[in-house]
Parts: sequence; C-alpha cells; structure tokens
Amino acid sequence: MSLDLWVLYALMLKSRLFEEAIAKLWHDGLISGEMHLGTGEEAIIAGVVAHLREGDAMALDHRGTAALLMRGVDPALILRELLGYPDGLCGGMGGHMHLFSKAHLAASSGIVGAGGPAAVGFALSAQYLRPGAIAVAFFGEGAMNQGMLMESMNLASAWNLPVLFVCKDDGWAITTQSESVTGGDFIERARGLGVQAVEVDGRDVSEVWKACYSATQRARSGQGPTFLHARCVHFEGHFLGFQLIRMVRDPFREMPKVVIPLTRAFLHPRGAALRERLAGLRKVLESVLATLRDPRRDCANDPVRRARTALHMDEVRLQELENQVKEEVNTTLASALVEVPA
Ligand SMILES: Cc1ncc(C[n+]2csc(CCOP(=O)(O)OP(=O)(O)O)c2C)c(N)n1
Repeated sequence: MSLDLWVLYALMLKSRLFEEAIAKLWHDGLISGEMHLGTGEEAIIAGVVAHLREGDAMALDHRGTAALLMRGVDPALILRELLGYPDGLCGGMGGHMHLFSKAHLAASSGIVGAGGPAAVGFALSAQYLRPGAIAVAFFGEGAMNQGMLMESMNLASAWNLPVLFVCKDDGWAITTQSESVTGGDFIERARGLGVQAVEVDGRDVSEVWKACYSATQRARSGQGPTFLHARCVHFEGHFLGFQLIRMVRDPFREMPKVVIPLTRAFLHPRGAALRERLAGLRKVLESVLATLRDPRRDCANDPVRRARTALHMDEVRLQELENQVKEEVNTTLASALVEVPA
C-alpha cells in the first residue's frame, strides 16, 4: 500500500463540498438543531480512513459525517438522515450526532469520550471474530479529560487491543480553551498508560497517512493500540452559527446582539457583586480577542487547500478530478433532496 495524494485529496474535497452543502441546507432552515461539521478535520479523517478495510470498525463523535462519507456510506442516506426523512441512514431518528451504519461497523455518539469504550468493544470483538481487523476512535481533545476515554486507553493497553485512538485537537471545547483545563501532555499521558503515542500535523494528510500506516500495521499484527495526536482547526468554530465566529466575521451586525444584553446584565440592579461582573465581562472580551487572533481565521491552516497546493504541478489532472468530485456531490444532492411522498 502506498500513499496516493490524489486519492486522499479526492476524499477530502468530496467531504468538504458535501459538508458545505449541508451548511447551506442548515442555514436555509432545512436541517434542525445544532450542526457540528468536520470542516478543517479532513486531513485527519482521510489519512486514517484510507487505511481501513472490510471488518474494521469506527467509533465516531459528534462530527461523524466526514468519516462515514469517506468510509463509503451512501451520502444520500446521510443527507436524508440529517433532513429527518424516514428513509435516512437511521430512519431520520439519529440526526447528525447519532449516525450508525451496521454494514460499515460505524457508530457515533454525542457523548464526549464515548467513542473510547465503543472502539475498545469493537476491538475486543475483532480479536475473537475478525482477527486482523482494527477499531478506530475519533474524538476531540476535550474528550481527553473524560474518565471513560482514559479507562478505554488503559484497557486497550492492558489487553493489547487493536485500537487507534485519534485525537483531533483544535484547542477548543465549545468556548473553553482546552489548555486551560488540561494537566500535563497528551502524548505523555497516553504513554503513561502504556499506549504507543505519535504526534502529527493534522493539517497535513500525507503526514497523518504515514503515521497511521505504522499504527494500523502494529494493531493488525497484535502489537496493541496507538494514540495519534493531531492538531487541526475548525473553521466554523464549535458548530454552525457559532457566536464568536459570527462576531468576528460580521461585527457590525452581530455585536449589538451581544453588547446590548451584556450591558443590560452588567447594569442590572440585582445580581453578582461588581467585581464578579467585571471578571465575567473580561472573560467574554478575552474570548472575542482570542477569536480575532484565532488560527481558524487563517486559510493556510486549511488541510484541503494544503493538499491541493501539493498537487498543483498537474493542473489538468487537478481540474478533471475536481470537476468529477463536484459532479458526484451535485448528483447526490439532487437525488437526496427529493421530498418523501406523504
Ligand atoms: C460527557 C459530555 N459532557 C459534555 C458534553 C457537552 N459537549 C458537547 S461537545 C463538547 C465539547 C467537546 O470538545 P472536543 O472533545 O474538543 O470536541 P470538538 O467539539 O472540539 O470537536 C461538550 C463539552 C457532552 N456532549 N458530553
């Protein structure tokens, strides 16, 4: 098996275009509830999923759409699920955070850290039922401070299970900067549990692919779990319509929506002491300033763009591939957006 950047780029682009279409449907009000996309994570997902084969399993978090798509789940089924249609992937009952595909041994959960136990369960069953198969858990760095994920890593190490723990670290857990609630270092932490640990640039699909190549070889040959720590950015913040991102993108429209209620709360005759109110206000301002300096605003961090740049030497092939992927996504959208007969 050798690295093919064209294949990886096609996977990433398809996912990006598909998720951009989802974003548009969400903004148009056709998809209800919150929407967490994987835009910015594509290099990590593609670099890992490209190594998976029949019998391998995936435990996903609340951003599972890209992984399912890259794994080969019918995108029309995913889309119809997000739209809440009864013929969606999970009968329209799961939504984007609870996507399952039995055929692909893939399960998602909106419970932060829950991918750990699920992946360990998948891996344990693989040891008995599908020797040579592996399980992958995808999760954000916020999950690294959840006990059940640590317990899962411990058990995977103790039982030498074929698991890949993939941490997609964007530095934020909603509005909490993860370093402010994290002790020590993730790599050291994984090693402390006896798990092989590797640091990669999660914006670079080739780097992820190479690291994952060794990790999957190890797992398949019975040498136990690996923890992959990959940094990335989420261009849309925590979810679509994320207030802090909206504020820095369109301050004139968005600022009043925040400043007016904040000022009202600050001047309210009842409530916390002045010192506490000032501290709260300072925290909000710090978050806005941190978002202004945020790597989410720098397109050099875009993994899809980076892979494209690496393929730039063959512009004709690039255009052909992009046209093909665009057509594929458009065809899917057209077929998936047909209303369900009443
Ligand atoms: C056990 C649990 N605690 C809290 C939440 C609420 N919650 C949803 S997403 C999220 C942040 C997760 O951050 P991270 O794991 O870094 O993933 P990211 O959203 O950045 O991809 C939190 C706290 C939850 N869903 N489950």
